[in-house]
Amino acid sequence: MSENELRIAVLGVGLIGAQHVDRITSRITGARVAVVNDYVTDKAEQVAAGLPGCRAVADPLDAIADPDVDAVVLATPGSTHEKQLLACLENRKPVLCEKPLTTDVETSLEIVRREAELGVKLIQVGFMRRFDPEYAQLKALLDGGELGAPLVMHCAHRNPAVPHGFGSEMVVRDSLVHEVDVTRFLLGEEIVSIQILTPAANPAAPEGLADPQIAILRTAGGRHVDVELFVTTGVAYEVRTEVVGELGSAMIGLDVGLVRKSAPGRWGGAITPSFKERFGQAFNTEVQTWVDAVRAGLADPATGTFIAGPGAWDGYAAAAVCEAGVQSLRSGAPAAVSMVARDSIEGA
Ligand code: ISE
Repeated sequence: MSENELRIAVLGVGLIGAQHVDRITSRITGARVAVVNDYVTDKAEQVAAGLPGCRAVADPLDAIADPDVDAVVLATPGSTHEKQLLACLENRKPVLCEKPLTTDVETSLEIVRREAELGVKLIQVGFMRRFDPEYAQLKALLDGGELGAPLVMHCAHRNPAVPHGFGSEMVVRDSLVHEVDVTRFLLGEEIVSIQILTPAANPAAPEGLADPQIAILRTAGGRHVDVELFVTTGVAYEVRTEVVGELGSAMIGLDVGLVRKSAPGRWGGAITPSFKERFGQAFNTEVQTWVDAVRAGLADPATGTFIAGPGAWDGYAAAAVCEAGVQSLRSGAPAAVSMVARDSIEGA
């Protein structure tokens, strides 16, 4: 354990939180898990017992305020984020917050405002696709102008299955939210309207889950993005993005890893079973980049930033688009996205 390792509190050690604990402990450098917390206290204690120098703290707000904690990873349920993010701001603790920033637009905006008032960027939002090598390559291609101006984007977001209780609105708020961020990241503009279409449902989808769904997004510059969301395919974890520009097109997510030919006359490869495998490298890069940024920020607080990736504003923008998406899911009609102007919030 080195002297100036970043001491991180991981709040929430369920699926993604436990992966982050493992990542911080075994896959990245410069940080260690000092504190864990979970509303299932036994689980937190069990995780802490397996990590040298780690304690379980029962109250998430105590974990945030703990003097032995330099920074926080929030992997708790979205409904608890508002309070926990406010505590991070109050205690000036840099935080990597898994999406969503908060569960509604108003509280997300409040978080953006409170951080702007502090004049320091403490909140990074866990939109990990921005750190995926294929998305990074596509972004570089677009920024380099080799496709000309992007005009249209086609996306597919398929999951083999979803957890029990995953409803139609979750498809928008929990799944589509990634394409919302990818659209803003790749095209560099805000989304102004969204429509959700619900074609004939997959008979294998649980009762009441509208699956698949088609989302149609329009950006401020008039660009069109369509997304197929299909979260009960029973097949594998597939995420594909194609950008069509003035001078050509580019596609990522083709799962073209190893291609094997075998008897009798077979040709093929493997598809990732879940987001853990598909975006594992992206998560590692995201957390390493964040740790490096926080350490740099702590070494020189005058820079005013402890993030290196999507911030609170991006979390707010995603919440605003998803809110309009849910409205459209209910009405079937396109819905306008309502957002405040970014320059109305100093420092956002
Ligand atoms: C889940 O929360 C994720 O973030 C996955 O990346 C996404 O594919 C899935 O649909 C969500 O439920």
